[in-house]
Amino acid sequence: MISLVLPLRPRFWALLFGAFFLLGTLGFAILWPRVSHATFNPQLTQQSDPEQPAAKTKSPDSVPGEILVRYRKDSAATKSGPHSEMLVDMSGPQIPIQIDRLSPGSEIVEGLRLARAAPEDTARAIEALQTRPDVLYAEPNYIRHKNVTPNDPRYAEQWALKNIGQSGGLAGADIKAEQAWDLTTGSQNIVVAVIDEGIDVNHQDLQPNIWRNPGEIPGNGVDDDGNGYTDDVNGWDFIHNDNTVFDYSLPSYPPAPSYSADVDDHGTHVAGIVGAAGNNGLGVAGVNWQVNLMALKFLGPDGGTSADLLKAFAYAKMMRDRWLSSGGTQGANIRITNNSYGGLFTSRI
Ligand SMILES: [Ca+2]
Ligand SMILES: [Ca+2]
Ligand SMILES: [Ca+2]
Ligand SMILES: [Ca+2]
Repeated sequence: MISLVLPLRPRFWALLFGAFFLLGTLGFAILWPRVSHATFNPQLTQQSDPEQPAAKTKSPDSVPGEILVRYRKDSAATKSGPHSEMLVDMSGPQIPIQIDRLSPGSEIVEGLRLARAAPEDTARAIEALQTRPDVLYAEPNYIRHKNVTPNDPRYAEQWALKNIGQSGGLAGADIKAEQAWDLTTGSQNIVVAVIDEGIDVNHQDLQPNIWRNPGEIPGNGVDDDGNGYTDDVNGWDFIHNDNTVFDYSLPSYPPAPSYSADVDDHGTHVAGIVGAAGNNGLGVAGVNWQVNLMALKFLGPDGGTSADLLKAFAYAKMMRDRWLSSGGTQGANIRITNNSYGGLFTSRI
């Protein structure tokens, strides 16, 4: 599991947000289709989803030639920059690898590096790395997939923010959203980093709650806040390593079956659960009516890798650290990260 080094109680937030996600998803699935939007109508969330990972039995579960290796603290490898090595393998020829840091700034997992080898050498390289005394572990760069969301309309009727047994479910078995809203409807001082697909930052019911980097001048090709990312106005796209966090550009939705590029509907859907603008006379209400949604895109149509996921966490930590060290004038007050993805593998990360 990833350890995000924030001054939070991770288990508490994970449980809290897991509950919000599961129950919020259902309420959102009911309400969201009422939204209309000129360029993006996420009614897809109730249609059959050709991107369901279960249907992809042939896709690889890791990136050939890429290895995540964690070196012991203070080992020589952690003190050197990008470099090449020859791994000794007693069962065959030596294996050339290239070692790189994952992302700029502080490390999200101490001593973790991305090693590249020839695709056919991946398994041998992992075995060789695991035998070294300066290595804690080495594993493939696994590919994670978005969690399946309900697409059955009648399933959506069983749960809501307020369950009155409308579908035979247990009345009151909901997240007590209305009672919570009596206490608070959220705050734009809180940033939630949505680590997922991208978010439609111009969606009419999300736009008021999209995070904007206060230190970044949009579109000038300059990294104004010096955080290593140019024009990162709403977050970052770690798949394509660019600043466009919503990459679905077709005029209608859903796309044709032949369309195979990014849709970013899952990320947009998740963002709506967390923080679709509430009480604005439009669409749906998120669990938070007011919040700041940061888009950290690492998932595409074929999922996302451990390495890109870690880059997203590193970005979140870096922006949180900046917020703390600047007294709230730079970075972002990230208090929660939303993580709605998974994979059928065992990872140390
Ligand atoms: Ca920047
Ligand atoms: Ca800029
Ligand atoms: Ca992009
Ligand atoms: Ca709304």
